[in-house]
Amino acid sequence: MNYENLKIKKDNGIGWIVINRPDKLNALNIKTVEELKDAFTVFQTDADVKVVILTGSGEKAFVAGADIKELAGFDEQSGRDYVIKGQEVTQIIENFKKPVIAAVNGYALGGGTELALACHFRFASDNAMMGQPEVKLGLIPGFGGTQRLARLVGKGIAMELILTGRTINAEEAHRIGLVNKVVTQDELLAACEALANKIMVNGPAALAFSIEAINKGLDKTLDDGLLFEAELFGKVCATEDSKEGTLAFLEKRKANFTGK
Ligand code: CO8
Repeated sequence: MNYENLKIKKDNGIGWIVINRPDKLNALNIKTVEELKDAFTVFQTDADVKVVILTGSGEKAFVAGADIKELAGFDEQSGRDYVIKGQEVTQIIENFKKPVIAAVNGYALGGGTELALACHFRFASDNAMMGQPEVKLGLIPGFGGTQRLARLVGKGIAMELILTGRTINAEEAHRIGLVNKVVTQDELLAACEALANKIMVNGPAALAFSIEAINKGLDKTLDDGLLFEAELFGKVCATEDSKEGTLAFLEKRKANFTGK
């Protein structure tokens, strides 16, 4: 896989996707959005990849937003088309069947916060700055920020952050639940790797069904969500991994999951 704006690596079950435009603080231009779609699509079916870690190149930025140079030229049709392309990538990430961890290593603004919001976990370095500053550009979030931020941190805080365009530091992002954990920049990738290793020993189908149940359940009533959980529980019981996992417990040994 050769990309212009991404660096890709596979290492011990982890698929690394590094957005690599450090001179532009890893801003998402159309090419990068297209490459992200391709990289996630490839990793989805790559059996060597159990967990994905998404981060930005350099020590300054995760992603400083959509590429403002490109945004400046959009009209109603091209703006809508661009946002739909970006939203498609965030949907692929959110519904990814393997856990996706965002290693937020600096500025994550606008589309950067939105990209991180689509991931299943966000670990941030203590120099991270996050926010939705689009209104300052006369724009609104377009890669899912108006929808996912409110779902994650609540409507009141999302309204405040989006309408002021205020940028928040890692400590505040942690306090409001926008990030799961804050560590020093030096510790960030190792902390994400440790999380990935803790997750990847579990049954792959169980992970995929858990992601689906949480994602889809949040948009349902409690009754419908519980029914959906029961359906997925039935499906996971039909996998070989569920037999192996329960048997391994009873035989007091480590489970050997095959993903079947
Ligand atoms: N787009 C394009 N280039 C960028 C971006 C960006 N978002 N952010 C930084 N850069 C570039 C700068 O232009 C500069 O390039 P050059 O050296 O060629 O002039 C280089 O990166 C370094 O940036 P700075 O010199 O500005 O670095 P500072 O350390 O002084 O400042 C900041 C860092 C505070 C992060 C500053 O760069 C900044 O404010 N960036 C813009 C942040 C922003 O507003 N992001 C939101 C963009 S809008 C968005 O994401 C909408 C998503 C949905 C889109 C729907 C659209 C239709």
